[in-house]
Amino acid sequence: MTQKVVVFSQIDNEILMKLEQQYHVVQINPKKGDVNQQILDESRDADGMIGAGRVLNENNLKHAEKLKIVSSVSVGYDNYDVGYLKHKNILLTHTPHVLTETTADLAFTLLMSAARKIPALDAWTKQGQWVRTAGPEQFGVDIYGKTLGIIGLGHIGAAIARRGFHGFNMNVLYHNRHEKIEIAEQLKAEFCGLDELLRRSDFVVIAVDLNAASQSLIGARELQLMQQHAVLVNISRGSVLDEQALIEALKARSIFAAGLDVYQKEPLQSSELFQLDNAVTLPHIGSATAQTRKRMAELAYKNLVDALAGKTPRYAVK
Ligand code: 8YV
Repeated sequence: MTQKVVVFSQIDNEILMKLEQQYHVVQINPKKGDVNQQILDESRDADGMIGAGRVLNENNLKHAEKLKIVSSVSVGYDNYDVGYLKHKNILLTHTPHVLTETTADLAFTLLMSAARKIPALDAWTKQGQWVRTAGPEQFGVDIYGKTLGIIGLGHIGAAIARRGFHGFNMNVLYHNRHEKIEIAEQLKAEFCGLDELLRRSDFVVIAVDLNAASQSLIGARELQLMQQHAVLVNISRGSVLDEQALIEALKARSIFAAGLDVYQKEPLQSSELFQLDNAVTLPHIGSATAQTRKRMAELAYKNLVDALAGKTPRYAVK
């Protein structure tokens, strides 16, 4: 009998076609009403699920009786109740590596945009406000040769650090659960405690994955440690950072600027951040290039096909 696969978010068209050739495919469609109810109903007799950006847990998977795999089109898997999936013997897979460089590019884009006030000055120029040469109001802060502090020196954190070191002659500091001797040697990166990193860095980039230890890692106290000219970038997960505390710091100008790709609640439809000229806000696009999203979909597809064929998929979450 043909196996049933539930596609729970938008997915690359070619991959969707491939899935449809092999399986009975049902797509969750927000236009058809409550997404969680659809997941609850459709997962009942599903063999596999593939997608990203939805919370999957006991509430919407409790009727899934024969589900073998949830294949996430993402590297992060904080949306899924890993313990519950394990308890139900449902395999969870993800898509690491293929998005590393793209996400690091975006982190650096945010860093530079925030440092040089790019979005605000683009708007300023287009509004015809450029009547005389740019003055102190328009001035940014230097990047080249400054100190870059990376919180979480995983694959993406290391790729950001490489950009800073090789491209911008930056001194790299990093905070991580364990020392990363090899990468640190290559980049002359210094391992340090979080407080020290925050105090010494001109640019702080949050690249840690969300887990119990990184939840609310950066709050008011930590933001207070940062220098007044410093820039904070978050490309990890919104819950690592206390958003309200950041808004207060930006309003008080106790730091220079922030570049954000992720938020405590997504999609972010209204926020005080939108009123702040020192906040650059992007809609969670770290991996969002055509090429990378395709690579992620291909990898997730492969994970799914392997699991449904009884093979061990390459990227199972432990
Ligand atoms: C996207 C991400 O959120 O991979 C992740 O963990 O955060 C991003 O790539 C997601 O993959 C959307 O498809």
